[in-house]
Amino acid sequence: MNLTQTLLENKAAAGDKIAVRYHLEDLSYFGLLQKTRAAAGVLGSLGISNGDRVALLLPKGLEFIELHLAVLALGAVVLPLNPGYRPEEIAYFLFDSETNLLITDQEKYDELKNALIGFPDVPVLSIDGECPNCLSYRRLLQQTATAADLPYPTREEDLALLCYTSGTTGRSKGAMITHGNLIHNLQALHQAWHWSEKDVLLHALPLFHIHGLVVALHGCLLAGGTLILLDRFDPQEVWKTIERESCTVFMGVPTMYQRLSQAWGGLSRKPELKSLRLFVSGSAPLSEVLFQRFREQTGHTILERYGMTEAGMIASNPFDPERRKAGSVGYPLAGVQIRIVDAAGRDVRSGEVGEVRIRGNTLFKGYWRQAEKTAEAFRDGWFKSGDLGYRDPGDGGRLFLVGRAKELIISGGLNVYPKEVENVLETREEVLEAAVYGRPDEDLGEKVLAAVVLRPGAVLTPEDCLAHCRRHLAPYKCPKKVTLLPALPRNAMGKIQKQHLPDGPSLPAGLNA
Ligand code: MLC
Repeated sequence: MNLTQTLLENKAAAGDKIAVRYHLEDLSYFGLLQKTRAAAGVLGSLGISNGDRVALLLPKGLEFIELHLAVLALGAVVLPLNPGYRPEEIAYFLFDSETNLLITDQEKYDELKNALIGFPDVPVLSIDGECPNCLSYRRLLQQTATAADLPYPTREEDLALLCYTSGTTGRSKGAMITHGNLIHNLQALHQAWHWSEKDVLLHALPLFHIHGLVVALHGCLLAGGTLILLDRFDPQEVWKTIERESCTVFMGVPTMYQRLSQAWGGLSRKPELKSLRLFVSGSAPLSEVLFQRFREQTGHTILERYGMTEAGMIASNPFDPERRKAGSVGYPLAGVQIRIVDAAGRDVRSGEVGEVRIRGNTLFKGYWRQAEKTAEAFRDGWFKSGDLGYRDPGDGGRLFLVGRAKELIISGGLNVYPKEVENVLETREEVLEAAVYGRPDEDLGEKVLAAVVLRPGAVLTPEDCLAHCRRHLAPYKCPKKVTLLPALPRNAMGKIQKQHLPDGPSLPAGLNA
């Protein structure tokens, strides 16, 4: 069982069917298989084989796709990295995973190289440049024979992806996702969303997260459809492209739908959407207001689904638009089982709120070399999602999510764990303590804010705190605002009451800086 084989092999025979359209360049399924073979030839010549970790720190584009598929075809493991991560974040991922090869571009490598000093050497393959410390992908492509046969040396339980997710304790953990996980989940989605080779997916998501990589890219390739790849999300561009390319499917996070809805209002001529059969939203809760407004504006009912890196796609609203419900994530997908449990881990009564626990063939294998964290994440074989929800017994057990058991901010579809940001703020010696928290935001869903208490006599401005965060954290994790406080609000047990921090519903008198 190998993901690349499942995605490509039987389609290449279809010859010139377009797999990917990027910057008006068309790549057929046959062409994509050829490029994947050529990339596998290069990687093979560098000694990459079964079980090796290969980090992809790349901009969106065809090279990302061919190298990703080639790594998987060789039985090696892809470590997708957000190019927005700061060098020290990337250095941590590379050394924690013992990456065997880093594939990046010259600009990123130049940014990163100082952070790699002092660590064991990681070979670097650059897709666009030549430098004394990097291998050149382009030169190697010219010098190396294309892999005649892709080896596909994997079994169902072998790792395909190592996806780093932040943790409640601050340090990121690598979620180990297998070929079996991905293939089973894709087959379930294929059925649930009626994918077919007639589909044309407009792809405006990043490729370094499972939403854009697995659900969108792999989903479309499995169907034998065509991907229209945009470098980045721009609402005007999305509306224009849907019409121009007769797209049938669009996937996005709620922030994208918020911006699409806003842009719609300003369009003097509304785009023709008759080709579009499915708008899917995921990675963060979609508000009921946005669900309704989007339907009134466009006539389309967004299909909301529920997923997470560790468990893949868990639940989806039904395909029938009449049965999609605002505020609900629908029903478990094929191969997934869910339970709702109380704090003691016992099943709650139907309709009651509890933590969502998940089991099934899409569940990851655990956290890379973190047996203890893996054990904590499971109970009796069920994964503790950390999400709170209930199932409506009057509607066939439809799942509603109502909150989170663990501290997590979802900003624009990206997870931010407060602890990680607090740890960074507290590395400043002027800072006595910091509290990082989320507040509702119309555009991002939730925004990250921070309150900081300085040591007696210390001088530091909110701008200094922000600049410090920007040096050490990816931009999306950085607080949108920092407030200096004389003390953090605490309850009688000494626990910080984040609901009382600034921009919350009620701030106790005297706490504002
Ligand atoms: C960008 N910015 C953000 C942000 N994205 N701030 C907070 N949260 C975010 N998510 C900030 C930048 O730091 C910058 O700030 C400014 O916004 C403009 O940057 P940009 O790069 O131009 O941003 P933009 O293109 O507007 O990006 C917004 C976005 C993007 C919504 C398109 O965040 C995005 O693609 N989100 C999707 C993430 C995703 O794929 N999630 C799936 C995870 S998988 P400044 O101050 O520097 O100007 C998962 C599982 C599942 O969750 O079920 O799917």
